Amino acid sequence: MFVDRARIFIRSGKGGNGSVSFRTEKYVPDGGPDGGDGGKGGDIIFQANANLRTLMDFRYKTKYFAQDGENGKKKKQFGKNAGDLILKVPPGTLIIDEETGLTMADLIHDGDTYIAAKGGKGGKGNVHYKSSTRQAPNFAEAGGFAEERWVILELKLIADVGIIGFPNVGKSTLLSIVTSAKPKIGNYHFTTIHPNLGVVEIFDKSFVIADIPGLIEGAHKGLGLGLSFLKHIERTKILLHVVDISGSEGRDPVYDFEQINQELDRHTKKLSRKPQIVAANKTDLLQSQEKYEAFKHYIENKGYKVFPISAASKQGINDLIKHIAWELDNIKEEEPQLEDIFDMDIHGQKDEYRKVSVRKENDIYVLEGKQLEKIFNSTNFNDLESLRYLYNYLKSRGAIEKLLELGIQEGDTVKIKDYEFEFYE
Ligand SMILES: Nc1nc2c(ncn2[C@@H]2O[C@H](COP(=O)(O)OP(=O)(O)OP(=O)(O)O)[C@@H](O)[C@H]2O)c(=O)[nH]1
Ligand SMILES: [Mg+2]
Repeated sequence: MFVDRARIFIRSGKGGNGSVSFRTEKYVPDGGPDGGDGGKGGDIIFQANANLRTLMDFRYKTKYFAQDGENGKKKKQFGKNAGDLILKVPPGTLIIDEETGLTMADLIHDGDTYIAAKGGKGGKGNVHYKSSTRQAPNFAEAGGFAEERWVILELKLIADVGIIGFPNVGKSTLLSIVTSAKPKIGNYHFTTIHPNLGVVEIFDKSFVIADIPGLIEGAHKGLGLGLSFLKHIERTKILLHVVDISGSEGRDPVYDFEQINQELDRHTKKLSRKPQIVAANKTDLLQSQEKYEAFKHYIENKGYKVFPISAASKQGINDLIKHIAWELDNIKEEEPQLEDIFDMDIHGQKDEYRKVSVRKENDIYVLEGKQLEKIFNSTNFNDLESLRYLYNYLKSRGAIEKLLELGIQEGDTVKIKDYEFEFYE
């Protein structure tokens, strides 16, 4: 099954917590802190893999979780880092953040990778919090948060050549004789219901060719298979436009040619401006040579090259393929069109993480912030120094000042997450 769109949920691993522990060796009466650091949580990484051609797997399994980092241990032992979770996708897959609709990555080449959810950092063990005034820190850092999001995977195939044309003109037959692809072929319309890719080998070169089915007059209104597959030719360099020159179904090849081009134009102007090579297929059924000559004349007048072929008897195929290879060599090398990429790490994400917001709700002072939440999770409320650490953090983020501005008095209630406590400077 060919699937070119999927919606999945991903979550990276949380960082392991730092450990709170003290040395308890014999003959060392007052062992110092020896709590080790937590391990890093696993990342969720997308990786393009040339052996894949569809997003089908993501239809069956829609939720992916990386492992959490291991907690730190006593004797300064680190918790283990969790392994990353690598999700393989076909080259040409866009990774889109569902919430914002922004494209996070466009994995074009085999092996391209993108970290779509970073694992939380491991928390520091209490061994790091020892200072001249704080000999026995009774707290450690909590592991970093996991990241989670819904993402849309959208595949836009990467091919050098896109075969287009009306149903039943012989697109799939052509693909099947020049590559090892095995598309469905039959003497009826919409035999092939999804795009197929094949690799053409010629001399010491090769190029990728895609059979794009389902285009008919009115495709832009959703007729035939509609325009859903046209996105797959957006990144091709050349279009190979196949017509049935014999008119075996009673249609006029010139009319067909113009109709398909109008559909391309309605999709995006860019598509109709792509270089086109025209293959006049089914010459074996051609009744009169004049018919071909008239067609050729018309098409060449429009500035396209025409090749008479018979996919059934393989006549003319070699010349056509050689010409395509030559044209691909000589085309001015345009980089495949990349999507606009949005970097989730810049654009204020970090500032957002560090921001502490302060507001008064009835008589309660509410503090909120992502980083605050993390430090709060690390706080040991039975330990004065740990509380002091939290206090210093709030002060450094300007939150204490803000509380005073809002008129906080000693003994008033402050709320962080679900916890309420009294304020003392
Ligand atoms: N006589 C003759 N028949 C051909 C030739 N090329 C293809 N055919 C036949 O035409 C019919 C349609 O061929 P396909 O390759 O399935 O056509 P298609 O353009 O892929 O059609 P859809 O997938 O429906 O869009 C099949 O019965 C083929 O055997 C040719 O050169 N000569
Ligand atoms: Mg077909």
